[in-house]
Amino acid sequence: MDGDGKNVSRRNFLTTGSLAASGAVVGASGAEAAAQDPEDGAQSDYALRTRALVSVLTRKNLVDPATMDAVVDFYENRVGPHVGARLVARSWLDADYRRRLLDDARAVARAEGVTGFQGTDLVAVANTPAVHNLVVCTLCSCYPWPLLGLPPAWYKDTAYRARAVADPRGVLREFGLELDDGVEVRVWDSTAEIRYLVIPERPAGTDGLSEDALAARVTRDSMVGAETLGAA
Ligand SMILES: [Co+2]
Repeated sequence: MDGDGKNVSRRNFLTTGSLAASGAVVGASGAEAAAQDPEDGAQSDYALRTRALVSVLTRKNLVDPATMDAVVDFYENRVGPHVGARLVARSWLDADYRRRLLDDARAVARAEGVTGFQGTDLVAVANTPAVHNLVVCTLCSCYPWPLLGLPPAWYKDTAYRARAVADPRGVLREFGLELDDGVEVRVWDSTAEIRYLVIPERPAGTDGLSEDALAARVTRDSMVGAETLGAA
């Protein structure tokens, strides 16, 4: 999926944007320097407008660039699919844990030290041979950030948001996942109040693997329902 590439450029953009803000604080032309960065692809209106906004907010002391960098770093490095993958792997190994995860995922996540859901609920849905779950936010891009980190670009795309509901099998086919007609597809629409985590089926050939080794097999897209996990 080329969403990864888009996501990288978005991260670069965020990083560059906050670096530009740091430059503004010391009176250097950080924004100008960043705008010349050929990697940035940023000659877009949005990028330039965002830089201008960051510079103004920083000069007026309304935004602390160090704080902004810390927030970006948190979602780039500390939070990511590895957090959700740990829950999924454990659910494969421990039937009681799995039952609790399906019963109240938010409570389980909280017990694991996963924070940041604030007021939103978290619901885990499990894929089985008979049921495939797919998550979307038709309204905007609600996503379980504390478990999966930054959403991929395709998740925010208007085409995905519309078609995941109207033609989920067609969308999954374009992701490379051909489901048998007998498999029921359930589409979950995320909102400001509720986020979803898909528990993918444990791949074949993974008997005896440790929790860490299993977690390493769990992909971000599988936890959104956009792919299944192939045999080892
Ligand atoms: Co949304």
